[in-house]
Amino acid sequence: MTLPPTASIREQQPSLIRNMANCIEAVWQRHLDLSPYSLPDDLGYVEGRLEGEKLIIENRCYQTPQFRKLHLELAKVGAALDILHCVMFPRSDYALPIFGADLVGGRGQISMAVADLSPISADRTLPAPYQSHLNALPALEFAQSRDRPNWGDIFSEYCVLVRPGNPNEETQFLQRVEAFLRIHCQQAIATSPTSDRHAEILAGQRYYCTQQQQNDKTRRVLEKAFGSEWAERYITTVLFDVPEEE
Ligand code: 18B
Repeated sequence: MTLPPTASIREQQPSLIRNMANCIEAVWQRHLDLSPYSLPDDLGYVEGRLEGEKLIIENRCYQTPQFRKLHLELAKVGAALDILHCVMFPRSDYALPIFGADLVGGRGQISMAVADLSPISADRTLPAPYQSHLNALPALEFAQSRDRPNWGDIFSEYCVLVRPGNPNEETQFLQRVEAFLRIHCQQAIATSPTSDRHAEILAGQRYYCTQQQQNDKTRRVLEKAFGSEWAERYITTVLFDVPEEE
């Protein structure tokens, strides 16, 4: 599948967000067999207003034989807030971790960058081949780490949660995301579907979504722009929809 031309708001976002969006799509396209995934009609491109500024959300979604939903979202609130959100949900017959990333910035500065391969197995550990590839990555150096929120027990020991302070730290973050994605896509295509772990996989994914839905910072932005009912629908159907039995 050929990806559509670059989305319009991407050009107006800070370079780390733009570069990361381009990187995510390039790795997906290089390694995976993408087909379209339809969002509800009114939720692909959304405009609202937040404190007098225009809020724009652009979503891109795909699926593949291994992934139920690949979601890349870019959002912008005037000049004040820029967001990249990305989650890769595996299908329930693939015992794979969930890749997730979120970048939040405003007025040229990224205040928070997080990326992880989060385990979903009952023992809450990553599959051994993931661990050996991740252990082989170079050590990271960031001056400012950020504390995990209380719902952040879903994240692995490899989670990067930082405030990147300079171009060197931005590059380190981007390179780590690229490594996560490369390892993840390579492992995913080398993995065979299982027939006996559906319940475990679904429970792990459900717990991941339930915890992410507790992020009040995301909810607050969406509630202020669109109201609480809309925010609840968006969080539970687009951002972190709990998978159904397949
Ligand atoms: N998120 N983020 O995606 N969030 O979606 N996000 C923030 O500087 C949005 C994910 C995560 O410290 C902040 O404090 C909006 C995924 C973590 O309490 C804002 C959307 C992950 C934090 C937003 C969005 C994830 C966080 C505050 C929809 C991880 C820190 C920024 C487009 C895999 C939480 C700041 C804390 C923070 C907003 C993590 C404003 C609106 C997939 C850990």
